[in-house]
Amino acid sequence: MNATTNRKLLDWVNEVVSMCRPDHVVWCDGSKTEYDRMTNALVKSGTFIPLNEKIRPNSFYCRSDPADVARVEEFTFICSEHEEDAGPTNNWADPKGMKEKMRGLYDGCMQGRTMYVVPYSMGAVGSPIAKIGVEVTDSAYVVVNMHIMARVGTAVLHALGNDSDFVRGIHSVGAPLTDVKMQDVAWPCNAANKYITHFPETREIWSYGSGYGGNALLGKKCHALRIASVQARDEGWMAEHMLILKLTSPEGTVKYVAAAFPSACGKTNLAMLEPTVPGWKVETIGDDIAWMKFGEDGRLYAINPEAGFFGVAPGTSMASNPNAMRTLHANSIFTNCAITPQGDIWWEDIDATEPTELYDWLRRRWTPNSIRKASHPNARFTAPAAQCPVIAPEWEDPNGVPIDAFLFGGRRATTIPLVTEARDWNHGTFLGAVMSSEMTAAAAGTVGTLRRDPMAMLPFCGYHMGDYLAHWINIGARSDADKLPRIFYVNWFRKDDHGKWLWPGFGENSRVLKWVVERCEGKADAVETPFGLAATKESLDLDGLDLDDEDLDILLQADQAGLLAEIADMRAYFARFGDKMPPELIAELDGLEARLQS
Ligand code: SAT
Ligand code: MN
Repeated sequence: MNATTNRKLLDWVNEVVSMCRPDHVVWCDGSKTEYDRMTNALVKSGTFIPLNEKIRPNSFYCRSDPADVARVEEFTFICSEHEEDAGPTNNWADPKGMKEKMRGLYDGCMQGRTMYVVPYSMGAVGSPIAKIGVEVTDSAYVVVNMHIMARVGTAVLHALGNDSDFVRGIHSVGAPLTDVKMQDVAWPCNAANKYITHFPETREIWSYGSGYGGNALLGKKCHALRIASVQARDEGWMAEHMLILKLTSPEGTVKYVAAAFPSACGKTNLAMLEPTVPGWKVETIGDDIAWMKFGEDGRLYAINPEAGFFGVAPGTSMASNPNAMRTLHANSIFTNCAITPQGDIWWEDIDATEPTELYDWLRRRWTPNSIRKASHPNARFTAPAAQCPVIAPEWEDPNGVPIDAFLFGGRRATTIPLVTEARDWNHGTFLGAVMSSEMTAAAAGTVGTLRRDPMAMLPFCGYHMGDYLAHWINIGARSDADKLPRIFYVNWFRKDDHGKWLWPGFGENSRVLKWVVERCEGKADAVETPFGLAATKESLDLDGLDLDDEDLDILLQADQAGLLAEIADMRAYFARFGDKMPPELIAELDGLEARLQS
């Protein structure tokens, strides 16, 4: 018996079945029984190793194929009807041609495997901001990760009802078992043929060849950002690559902040930060994605569309992010870190002492003398958000939380100051548009090179970046300026000429959050600079921090010569968007250049 009578869904599933030809079809109900059955099967098949029950209950360890470890931007396509709708920062392919190619790859690709139908809701089931998608996949690993990352199963089918529409996601690891004698491998994938393709007009995602993270868990970047950004543009809302946190002052004032940083720049750490400023409290709403709609009162309300955290493991520790460590104490999945002989996970910097012996992410014996890292730099944990000890009680509020401030940030060793407030919405949009960051391991590519990444959406915007920036300008033009979030640009990663960090970061970032809240309340001072409104030494709470006065002068100000030297690059970047580039932002750039030269 099928769990749904939705004709569109039934017809589509039948179509996929006749194309991919799986041996079995399973409709996922989202239950704990299903999760346990599937994790057991993954242990049997050798994909999962159960971790030591006494140390990390109901948790599993997994190693991917070394050729499948991160998002593949090179093979990620936006297949809009018109090429100019994808824009210069996306790979574009003609939807007809791409579908033909994908149909060729999908032809019989699930032979010998089970196809799972995974109905999921991004956002609490029934929330007016939530959206429904269905992912069909031949990967059991994907199903159990989706159980953690989204709301999945029968409840979603009920919410979908008889004839509502949904985002259609097809996923295959691209490794058919065409012969009964063929042995499956622990991490099936198709290293030579990976395609992550999006059809924005028809709200479809077709993914092939990879089982890792955002390539395969289609609710996350593919749906909640690339497809949703297009829907948001069409419908006047925002789908952003932002964490959401709740800040409570000692007086009990509550503010909600959403912050955009590129992948692997510490969004999860910031979302769960333990403030060092006495009396302040930080609680988490989300760590990666924010969907925001205007309420009747004219304010912007945000939900976290996800239900779990897919966080970067290396560097996560009781020192850097104790609340993440507490979140993943149980019921979690760990991919591409190392494993100890006692059956617990390990990664670089997880604790002060290195174990004497490990097995690394490539299944080799590892000792502290090994030159190689034991875990892959993009090793990940998948953990239920509800287990986070500082999750805000309202994190599943279907109406969302009202956003008071946006933060933009990146990883910049030079030039960009610790914190700058934008003068107004357009100036803030400009700061977001020129955001740049040194690249991390979250995407295949060269770690450390500088890339511009507007609003941290470069790999995640499902349409032309010029139109996306215009959408931001339009939102500002349509709204009541007093009700819009204030915009700030932060940089925790500034270094001095000798490579020493100028700011301690982590929990100390709460000092910057405090300044942000006090700016929103009109309580803290700032000084006008060419770049924006900078914090002063006096207005920033630096109590108990032992920072060199000269270092502080560098940290709190933009390097003006450095900025001036970047103007040409910013101009060239904007020029890529041609006449889709909003004139308001070019005017902001002209203004910045003039101020820097005067
Ligand atoms: O896209 S992933 O979910 O694999 C990780 C990221 O880039 O943030
Ligand atoms: Mn992300």
